[in-house]
Amino acid sequence: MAKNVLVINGPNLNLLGTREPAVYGSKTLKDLEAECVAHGSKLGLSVNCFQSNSEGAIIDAIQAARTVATAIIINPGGYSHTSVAIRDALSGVGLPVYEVHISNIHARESFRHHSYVSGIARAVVCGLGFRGYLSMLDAIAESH
Ligand code: CA2
Repeated sequence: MAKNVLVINGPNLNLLGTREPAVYGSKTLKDLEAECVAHGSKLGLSVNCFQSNSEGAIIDAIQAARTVATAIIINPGGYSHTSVAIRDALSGVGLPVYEVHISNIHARESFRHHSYVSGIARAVVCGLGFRGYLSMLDAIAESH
């Protein structure tokens, strides 16, 4: 059976490509989602993408994934550093979680160094730009 991967991008990641290119690069969220779908397809993965600026909408998407997805790749954006509720939703659905950050959160302000999601994630990648998402797809394709 084909693996279905849900890629979730959190708040402000809809602004990719519009500001802060030195931190987040110059490509857009649309580019990122297209790269994920194309790379997934090469690997035999079905990839669906979701972005929201709202914590509740992200939690609803995580809960809805429970019966249809086999893994979740998530960049929780600023909610990484604040949201127990997103962490609870992710551990509640029981799917493997792959956490991505475009920038190296450990080389930035100290409030970005802790992520509530990392403790329940199967893997965490930061600082590799869009490549982090594609690497997670590679890992999911290779996992049992
Ligand atoms: O490095 C990442 O991927 C982050 O998750 C991005 C979040 C930030 O709060 C995390 O600490 C690290 C912020 C996303 C904001 O994205 C923008 C993109 C372009 C222009 C402005 C914001």
